[in-house]
Amino acid sequence: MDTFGYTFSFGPWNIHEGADPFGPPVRPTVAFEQKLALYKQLGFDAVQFHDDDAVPDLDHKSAAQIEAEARALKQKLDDHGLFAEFVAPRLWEHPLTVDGAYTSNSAQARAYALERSHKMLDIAQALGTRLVVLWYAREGTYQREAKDAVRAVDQLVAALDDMLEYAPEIRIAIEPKPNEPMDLAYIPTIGHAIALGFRTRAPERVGALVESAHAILAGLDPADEMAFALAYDKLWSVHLNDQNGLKFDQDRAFGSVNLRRAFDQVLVLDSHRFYEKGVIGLDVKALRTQPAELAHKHLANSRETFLWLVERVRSLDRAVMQECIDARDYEELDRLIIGHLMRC
Ligand code: GLO
Ligand code: MG
Repeated sequence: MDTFGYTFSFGPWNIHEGADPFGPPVRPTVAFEQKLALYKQLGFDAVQFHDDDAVPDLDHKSAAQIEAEARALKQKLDDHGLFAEFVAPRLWEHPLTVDGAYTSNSAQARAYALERSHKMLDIAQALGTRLVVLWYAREGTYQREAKDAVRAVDQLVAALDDMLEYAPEIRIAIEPKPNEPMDLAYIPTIGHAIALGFRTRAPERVGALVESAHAILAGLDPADEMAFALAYDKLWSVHLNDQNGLKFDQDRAFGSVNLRRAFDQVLVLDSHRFYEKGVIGLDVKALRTQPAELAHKHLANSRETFLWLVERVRSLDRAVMQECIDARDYEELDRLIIGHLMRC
């Protein structure tokens, strides 16, 4: 299939065992090596990493060991014809970060978060990527009164400044999410993420990643969140997926819940030439019901849906669309879009 100039990525966590908060794994673990072998087969060229996807158990390894392992991984990626899109620090699992990492009330936890972030930056550089992503999982509160939210913003800025200074070549994309795992998140939307960047020592190196489901969970339209970031030239990556209503983060296959909403995301991305700016990341998970041998279809399917929608965007009759807009005939515009989507 023509990829219309797009490159696709996913993370090793997107092929998973199907555990949820109410039940254990239902599929065997797929070894990292096996996952790597699947990328090209499924039509993907880039890999997204957590720091410990790249270098397991990194809290117990020296800087030299971490660098050696990351370099060996880079070689493996080259051998598969793949590249690393970004690295993200997994700051939400360590016992020290139970109440947050950069914004924890514990100075020891905050120090750990910075030290771990330095390791993550070393890994990114060894893997040959200049992009890192911060999903601020536990930066927020379970009890609103437990932290000072103004101080928290200062702490997030200080942490960003520290990373920007430590790794002058690196760009940081902030991935906002409003609802999980904390009760209240400090950086719930793309506007928050972009504003945070402007307070740092190098605003031009702080941007954003928009995840469709996270925008929906904030009660916002993902295409408009992407548009806002594009308008600031801050949309450096995306996590496309879908979400059925306001519940836990489902990471459904792209377009599977609301095709029109998916179309609108592709419309804004393609109209603003995102294919020249970044990679299409698919942060999707197979349904728990999916048999093990078929538990990678959500990735190929999401990619295919994206490409179908690019075709629909590029074949849209823009002149007729403009006529509808000029006449303020948005009922006809509605019919035009629905009709165009149905004739795929
Ligand atoms: C969780 C996030 C998560 C991040 C990943 C990279 O809700 O979407 O999947 O994207 O950890 O930081
Ligand atoms: Mg994500």
